[in-house]
Amino acid sequence: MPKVKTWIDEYNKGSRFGLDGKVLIRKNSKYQEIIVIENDYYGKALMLDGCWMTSLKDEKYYHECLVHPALSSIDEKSNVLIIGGGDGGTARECLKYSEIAKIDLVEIDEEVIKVSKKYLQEIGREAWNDRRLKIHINDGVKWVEKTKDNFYDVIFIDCSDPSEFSNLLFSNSFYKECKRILTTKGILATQSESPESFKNIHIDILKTLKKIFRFSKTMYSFVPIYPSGIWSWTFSCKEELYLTKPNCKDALRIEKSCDIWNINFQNGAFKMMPNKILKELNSENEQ
Ligand code: SPD
Repeated sequence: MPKVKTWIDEYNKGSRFGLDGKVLIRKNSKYQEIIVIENDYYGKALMLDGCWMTSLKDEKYYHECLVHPALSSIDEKSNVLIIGGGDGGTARECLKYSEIAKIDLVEIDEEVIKVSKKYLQEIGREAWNDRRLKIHINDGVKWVEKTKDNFYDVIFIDCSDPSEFSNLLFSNSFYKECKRILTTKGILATQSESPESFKNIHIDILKTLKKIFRFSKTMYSFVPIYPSGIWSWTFSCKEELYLTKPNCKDALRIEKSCDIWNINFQNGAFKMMPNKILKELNSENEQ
């Protein structure tokens, strides 16, 4: 019997953001509901607890924007931490850099990795077999707490939206701990939600990071299957961040391997802060 098509939607403030297709798997892990659907246009897409995570067609909009602004702008990047990232896309983009010696990928939900390896192999691809990638099924918050000072060159937070079990990944105390375990020139790169569909959370993330780190900059682009489409990534550092010029011998090669990211795209994306967000951040500073 051929599987019937159905609609799977993410609900956000009275709107629905949906894909139709055949549901390839729908199961509950210890932490969340996991769905993979196959849509004619976006290909296979992953939803966790009612939120779209990624799809074969649009994943590069997300993963390239999280990874390359950070890795193309610093010299020392041998030791990397990814928190979340169970679909393998962030690791795949990181492993394009020969200077990376080790990536610790800390994912709380083993089922997400299993499902991604089985149904979304095109995302993680050869990253899963790369000896530099070490997978740890663990709580990212606890992992960071147990890590010694000045340990990682880059930390990527590739997490879901805030929820009961991911809330701490957006907290003041967690960001402070990330700062502690970063090297002096290290960068924290996090997805920072949508200025439209998650405006309040987005502003909170930006304000919190600005208070903790000396430098923090946000770029905006699109992830077509996420609510409202517009999305953001924020890069924070203890020292000044030179995000507008690549400090990386491989930048041209990396650009060629990307579908979305290049230095011009990045420079534009860092100037895309919607004025209403800018005003809210500035009005806070004036008080
Ligand atoms: N609204 C969804 C936010 C999810 C961000 N993480 C996506 C995981 C892709 N690796």
